[in-house]
Amino acid sequence: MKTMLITGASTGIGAATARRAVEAGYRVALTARSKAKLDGLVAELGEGNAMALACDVQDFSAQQAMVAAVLERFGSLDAVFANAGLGAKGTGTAGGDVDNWREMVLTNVLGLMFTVKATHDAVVAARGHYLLTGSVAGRKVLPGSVYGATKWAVTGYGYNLREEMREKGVKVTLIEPGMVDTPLFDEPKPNALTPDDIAGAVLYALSQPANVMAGEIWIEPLNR
Ligand code: NJP
Repeated sequence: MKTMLITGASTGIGAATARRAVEAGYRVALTARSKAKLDGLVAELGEGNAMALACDVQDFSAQQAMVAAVLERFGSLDAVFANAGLGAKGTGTAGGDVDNWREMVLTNVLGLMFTVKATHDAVVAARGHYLLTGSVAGRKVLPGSVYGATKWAVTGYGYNLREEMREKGVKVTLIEPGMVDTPLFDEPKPNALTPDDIAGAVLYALSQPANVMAGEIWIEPLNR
């Protein structure tokens, strides 16, 4: 049975991906800061298939301890979905909130890099797969968007990581959603994608033959 670690698993895209991964036969390690939500998801997925670990991705030592606990329980780590992230409050330079900018940089960029480093040895040992949640905002020019800048950083890091990992037999896939109706937003987004739409893309990348790497998947709603 293959194993997968998902960061940002308590809601939205991460939680939907956990459901799809268990359906596909993975055992999943779910992490985020809200342990109660993770425990609810474990109860839904079954304790034999899933484990919950509270962890703030900004804390590298906590991520190392979290990975050690996953390896103790599951023995190996085949896939890592580095997905934790948050969005912008206010827009642009004038309207932006500097505390929110700091959180976005520390979580969306550094937290994701910490996840990769904390899991590196296990994923290389498994000749496994990294999936990174970037964004279409990391491929488009959006005036003044600091959120977009954090996702451009994920795009650039993903490209560089792919070349580092290729020689180690590890795949790297950038998942680049358009707007998805999740708790990232304060109000419902009726024309947006669903979290399950993105989970489908993650499972598509994971289901490819050993010699095939889906390097980058851009997903957007047909009607915006
Ligand atoms: O949002 P949401 P999404 N340490 O709020 C966790 C990207 N994206 O599913 O810690 C650890 O439901 C948080 O859990 P908690 C987006 O940038 C989205 O939409 O308990 N975990 C929750 O599980 C992000 O990278 C759209 O609060 C932390 C999860 O992250 C990814 O998709 C478009 C954390 C966020 O889930 C998932 O977001 C796009 C921390 N410090 C890219 N901070 C979109 N929705 O339209 C947060 O292009 N989390």
